[in-house]
Amino acid sequence: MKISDFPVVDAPRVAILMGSDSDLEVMAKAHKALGEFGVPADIKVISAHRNPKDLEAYINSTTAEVFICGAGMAAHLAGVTAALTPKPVIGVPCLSPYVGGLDALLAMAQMPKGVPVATVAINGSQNAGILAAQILAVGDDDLKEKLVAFKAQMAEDGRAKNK
Ligand code: RP5
Repeated sequence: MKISDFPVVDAPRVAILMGSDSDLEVMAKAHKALGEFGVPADIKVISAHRNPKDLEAYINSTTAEVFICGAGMAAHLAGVTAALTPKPVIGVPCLSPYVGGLDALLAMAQMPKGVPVATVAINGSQNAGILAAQILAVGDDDLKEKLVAFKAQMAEDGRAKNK
C-alpha cells in the first residue's frame, strides 16, 4: 500500500496525516471509514519532526475542516498540528514495537491545557474517521442521516449475534 494508491481530492473536508508511510496500513482505515460516509479526505505523510515546515504550509493551505493525525513513538504530529490550527484535531496513536503504543498514546492524550487533541485508541483510526464525520455532521444534515443509519445498523448487527 502506498500514498499514490489513494485518489487526489480537490477540496478535502478531512486531512489524514501521518508521520511515516509505516503508519499507512493503520491510517488507511480512517480513509475507508470516511469514504463510507462520502466524506472527501486527503491522505498524506508529513512528519512533525522530519518536515515541520511542510506541515505548517499544508495546514495553512488545506480546505480540510478536521485533521486526523496518526503517528507512533514520540508522536508529536497531532500536538503540533493542534498548535498550528483552531480546527479540531483527532490523534491516532500508532503501535510501535517497543512499549506497546503507550509512548504515542501518552504523547497525544497528555496535551497541555489550551491545546486539545481528541485521542482515540491505539491504532483506532476507524474510530478517528467516524469521529471526524460526526464533527462535520453537526452542520451537515445529509451526513447526520448517514451516521444515524450507521449506528442503527450497528445495533441491529449486535442483536443478530444472539439469534
Ligand atoms: C513516527 O515514528 C512515525 O509516525 C512512525 O510511527 C514511527 C517510525 O517511523 P519510521 O522510522 O518507520 O519512518 O515518526
